[in-house]
Amino acid sequence: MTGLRGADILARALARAGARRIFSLSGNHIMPVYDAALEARLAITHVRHEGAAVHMADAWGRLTGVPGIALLTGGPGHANGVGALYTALAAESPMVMLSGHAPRSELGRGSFQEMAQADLAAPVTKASWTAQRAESLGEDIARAMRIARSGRPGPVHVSLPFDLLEAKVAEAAAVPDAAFQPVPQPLPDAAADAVLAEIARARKPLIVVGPVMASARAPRERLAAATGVPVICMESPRGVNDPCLGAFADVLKAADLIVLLGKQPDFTLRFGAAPAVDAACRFAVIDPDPEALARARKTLGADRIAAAAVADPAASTDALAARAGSRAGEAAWFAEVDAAVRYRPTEWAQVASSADGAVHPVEVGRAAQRLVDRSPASVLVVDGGEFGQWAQACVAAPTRIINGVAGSIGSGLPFALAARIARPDAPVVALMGDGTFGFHMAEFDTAARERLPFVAIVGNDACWNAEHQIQLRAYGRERAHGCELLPARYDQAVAALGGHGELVTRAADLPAALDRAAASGKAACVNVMIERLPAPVVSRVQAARAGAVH
Ligand SMILES: Cc1ncc(C[n+]2csc(CCOP(=O)(O)OP(=O)(O)O)c2C)c(N)n1
Repeated sequence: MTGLRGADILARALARAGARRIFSLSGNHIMPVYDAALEARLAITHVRHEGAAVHMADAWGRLTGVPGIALLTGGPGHANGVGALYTALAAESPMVMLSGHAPRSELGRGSFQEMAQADLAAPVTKASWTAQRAESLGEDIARAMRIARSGRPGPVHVSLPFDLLEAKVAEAAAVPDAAFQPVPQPLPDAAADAVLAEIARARKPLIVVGPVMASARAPRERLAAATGVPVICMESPRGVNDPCLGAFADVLKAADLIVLLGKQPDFTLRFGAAPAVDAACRFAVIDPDPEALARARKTLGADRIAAAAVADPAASTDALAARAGSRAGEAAWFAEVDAAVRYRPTEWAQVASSADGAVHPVEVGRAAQRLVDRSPASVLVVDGGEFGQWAQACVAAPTRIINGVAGSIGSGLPFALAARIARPDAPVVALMGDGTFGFHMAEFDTAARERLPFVAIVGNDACWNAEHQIQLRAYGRERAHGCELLPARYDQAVAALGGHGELVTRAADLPAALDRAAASGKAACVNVMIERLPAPVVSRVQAARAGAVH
């Protein structure tokens, strides 16, 4: 290597920002960065589809707190990655997508893979731009890392014109350490006290947090203990009916104060309107984004907002917990909410699939839970349609990554690989539907190359069942078409790609198959033929009415 190139400045800045690993799919435009990664000691995980690289960077950001880096080539590579940014944006996940880009001197003249890349990524990122100078590529990286982690975290995109990466540069522009760091927005004491005063006045208060707080389990528990107020984390597009929140919808109706801590009163909260939320219920809104706060005011109506502040959810969680001292909340209300969230239909405990029939999703969940419980470090990944809902209702883990509020399926396998790299000693268990599994099945090749063992459990109902169920409900059985799949041997496909495969057609065989998969030391697929059931409805009110769950 002779002299300093733009690509070297970029790679050094990435290393300085704490990015040890890059998730990438190669291409002409970005090969200078691959070359520069050698000196900068950046490891590259080369994937089989750009969308997978973005999902992996997303999972990395969620698990490590350091923005994950996806490096894609220009034009079609960039376009393939953009769709996956949607999931990261909705999950409030800090990550940076770097895309190669046609050289500036050829723009507007039909350059190879020329495209308005920054424009394409803009709606699914917090910020999106094209780098302009080779000397300041370090500043671009610092800015991208800072924005990805500041306020409401999320994805950032930077396009990297090829001529900038190749340009010889005398010296890189100096970038101070602080430029890489998030800009803190603490909750002022007076604002914390105003929210705590509202809590003290309320009889049935709730604190609701969004996806960014999903991994902050201990701070959430501290906040609940200090304030005596139940803290609920919402990160599902099923919103108040998220089956992993049990019968939460039943108690939400009774709340008289909801503290929204970085959580927007969007479709997941039914816009804070009746009947999901009592019309007289008041809100305290803390949000890192002034625009989101203004939107909340409009959605809820200014007269329902008892307190409001611009501040980071994590900092606010700590500030509220510290200033609450140890307030005794309404113990009965706390217990009522806790019981509702823990509630699962009693029939589930008795579910036992017939000896030769397809396996009930509850039994898959039970077996998966045993696998997860073998280590407190286990990472649980859940993705998919109806099976994903069953899995979320039946399986829990201290560390969980789900496809999230985006409601976009397909990220599960990339999430599992990234989790395995981020937490090399943690068992990773991923549950997903058969349709979902197919999106990034080729990443089993990446797992084999990188030696990344994990267990994927496929709930195989030979159907895109979530959509099939919509057809059954809306149009009738005779008009349900186009959503069938084959009962494919995903286990054999995985074995062919260098992984371990197990086919399970009877519930009794599931525990041993999972044992063999976990012990294989390979990326494993346990392909379970399941009953084709609608997603669970976990409501005590509905259960009482119907007398049965399904
Ligand atoms: C990227 C994307 N494409 C399509 C959908 C619509 N969708 C939601 S669930 C689902 C079916 C998923 O099928 P599968 O993974 O087999 O799970 P099942 O519902 O059968 O349990 C589809 C197509 C989506 N949410 N995201």
